[in-house]
Amino acid sequence: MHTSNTLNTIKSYSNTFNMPYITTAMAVNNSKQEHGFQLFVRPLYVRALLDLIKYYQWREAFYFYSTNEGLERIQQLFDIITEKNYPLKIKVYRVENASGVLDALAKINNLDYKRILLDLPAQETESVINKTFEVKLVLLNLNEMISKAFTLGGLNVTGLCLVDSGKKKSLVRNWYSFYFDEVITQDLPMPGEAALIADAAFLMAHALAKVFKHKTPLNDHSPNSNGVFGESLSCETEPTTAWKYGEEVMKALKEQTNLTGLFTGPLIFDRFGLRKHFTLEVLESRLNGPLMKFGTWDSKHGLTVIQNAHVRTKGNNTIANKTRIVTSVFSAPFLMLKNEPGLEGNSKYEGYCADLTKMIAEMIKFDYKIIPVKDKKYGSNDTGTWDGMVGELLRGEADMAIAPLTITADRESVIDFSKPFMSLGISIMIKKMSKKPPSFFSFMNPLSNEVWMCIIFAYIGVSVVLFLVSRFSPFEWHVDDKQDSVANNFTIFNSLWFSLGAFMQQGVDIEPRSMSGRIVGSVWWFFTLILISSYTANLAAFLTSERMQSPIESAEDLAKQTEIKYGTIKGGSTQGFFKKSTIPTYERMWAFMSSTEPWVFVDTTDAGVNLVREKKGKYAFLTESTQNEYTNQRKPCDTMKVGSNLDAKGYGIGTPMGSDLRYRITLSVLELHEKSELANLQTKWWYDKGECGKEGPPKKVFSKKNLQQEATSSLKLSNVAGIFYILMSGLILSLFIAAIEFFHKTRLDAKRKKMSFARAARSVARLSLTGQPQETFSGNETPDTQPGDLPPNMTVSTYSYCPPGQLLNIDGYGDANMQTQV
Ligand code: CWD
Repeated sequence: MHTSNTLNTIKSYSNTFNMPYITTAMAVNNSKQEHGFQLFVRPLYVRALLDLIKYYQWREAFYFYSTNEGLERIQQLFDIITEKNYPLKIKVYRVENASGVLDALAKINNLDYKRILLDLPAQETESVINKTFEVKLVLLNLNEMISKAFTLGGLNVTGLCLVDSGKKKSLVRNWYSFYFDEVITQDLPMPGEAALIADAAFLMAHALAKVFKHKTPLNDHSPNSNGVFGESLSCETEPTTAWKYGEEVMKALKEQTNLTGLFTGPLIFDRFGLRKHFTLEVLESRLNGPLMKFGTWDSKHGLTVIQNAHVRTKGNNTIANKTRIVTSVFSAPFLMLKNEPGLEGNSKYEGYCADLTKMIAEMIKFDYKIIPVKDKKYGSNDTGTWDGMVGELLRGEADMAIAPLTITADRESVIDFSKPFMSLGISIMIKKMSKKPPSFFSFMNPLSNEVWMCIIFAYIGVSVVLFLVSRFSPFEWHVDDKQDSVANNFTIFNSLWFSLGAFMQQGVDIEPRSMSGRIVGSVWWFFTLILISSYTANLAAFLTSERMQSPIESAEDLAKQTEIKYGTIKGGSTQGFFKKSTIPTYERMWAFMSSTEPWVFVDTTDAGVNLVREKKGKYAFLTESTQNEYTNQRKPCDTMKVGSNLDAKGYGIGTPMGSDLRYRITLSVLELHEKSELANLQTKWWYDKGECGKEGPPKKVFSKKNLQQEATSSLKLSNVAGIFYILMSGLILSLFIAAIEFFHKTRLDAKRKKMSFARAARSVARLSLTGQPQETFSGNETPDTQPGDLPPNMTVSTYSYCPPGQLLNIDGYGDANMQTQV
């Protein structure tokens, strides 16, 4: 036997004595160098390895090896990676045996890294495969394992094999029969090393026969007593001469052009003694399947992959005629036991999944048997081994999982999922709160407190402005015939009364006469119209809606407090979501859940729902929306969903990787979707069988955000800010108009009474401020007597402006009918 370590010594001897040496060891260096009298029947296959890595697009991988030859191979791989400039990061581990690999794998958590090049003896390799899950492996020597099924593990295995697995089966059988001295009838694998030795012997026989074919046995080339041709070399004495036929035999060995080995293909060598024109079989095994030919690699064409090597046909592939095991989990309304005794087989079960399985089986036409999952779990690999339904698929105990099984990245890497048949998200379930008792002041609820405050200020503001504009606008003054004096209706109290009357939608018997006063009145009416309509509409909604007093309305609310405990189902995707989340709120929630009492995590959804009911509002169950909605429709109708969903995902039908049913199941699911059969099924199990009143799928959920948008929420200032702005603008406008009116009147007075503008202004202002009429005119300021003006000698009279064309009639002046016309 030899190893790559002893190869150099042997090389030195064989070169010294011209003694051809055929070895099954690997050539030490990939670079071409003269190997003299050595011939390597084991080909160098790092190029094939690199092509395979390229095909799988690996960027990172682990390399496990246990021998010096393995070290040599990784060195060659590094050389070729550098030469071809391929971006592959390799982490190299030297291990003693399979457990070294398993220990190292246990420490690797990053999924992307679980791509492994395994360069171990066959037995160790097999041991690794049978104990490893969810990795992608490339094996460097698979010969011993051909035709073995890997019934454990969720891994893909690819191997390179020099031995043609399809050929020489009878030869191998005979060989085994000879070896074990009994008749072997089944096909057995040919060990790679044995195949190489057999072909080396085969090659040597041909070369010797060729060299000595024409040489007569009587000359000095005849074999000696040891069966060696030519002169023998003594092992006892120090040999001094080289074997004279060595070169000739070596040449014959290298120049066998048409010789095909018994097991390893054409035996053709280059001048360096390395094999060329060899072909490697690429074998691949998907979960639970035997190694199957996946392609070939040869030095001329590189990697050639057989299309559809695995069962990836989409619709026409025949499906095996066997009864499929359907795993599922008891969780209402997905799968439940019927309440009728004596039922057998599938008819024992009812629920959404039972119906869905039936529909799919009828579409694809297969027989099935529903067997609920033994450990009652969905599937997680927290302990390093997949449990639940996923584990059953991996171990080949079930052919498909039709259950509320969430599609997750971890699971997708070990099993196949159909397209989702139902969408959902994580939601919060809490106990329904008691209805809020009506309060004495609930009539105030339609408007928020800030709006009420603003209304009070607006009311006071409007009244004051109305009072002011009425005082300053000359048009608001009129002759009070009873008191024989000028009067203004809009005292401060009357202004308040007018505004209140308008606000209450009532009329009062005073109306503004001036333009400015009317502007104030108009904007106030508009303001009250909008506000009262909004109030009335909101009040109706308040009186009819059930206001729940829920302290929790979102995940943030839960995260903020510690009084109400919350938890999830154990080992499901919901727990996984919180465990892995990097969103601060969910991280905080996970820290709280995992640090509080362990009872917050429950084994089943029923247990979670019971906790919600028993803890009387002190426990919130983080459950999938499907479950939440279903439970809320069940008696005693005391649970409810709050907040919106925390994420969005789907349930899929799980199958082992490479299952012949996978595509058909996906097609069926899509077809059922398109025909609305899935929606009907959901309505049937969720709402038609509902016990809390006939309700369709919920459109709205209670959440702070939603509640704000709900009609039953108080109107905030932001909702009615517009009318406040309009009101303010109107008031400012009215003040402006009042000023114009004031100055206009002053200017007219000054002109008519031929007095200075300042004096006229003083006179008008006095009236506005004190309510006293204007001072008497005298001297050369005698005004011209025009309609609307007072006689110059009159001290007490009615004061009113008469616009051009209109007649002001006052007592003792002008027309005698005692009317004031404006
Ligand atoms: N599952 C879960 O994690 N939380 C839940 O509330 C329910 Cl009802 C189920 C399991 C999940 N569907 C999974 O597949 O892991």
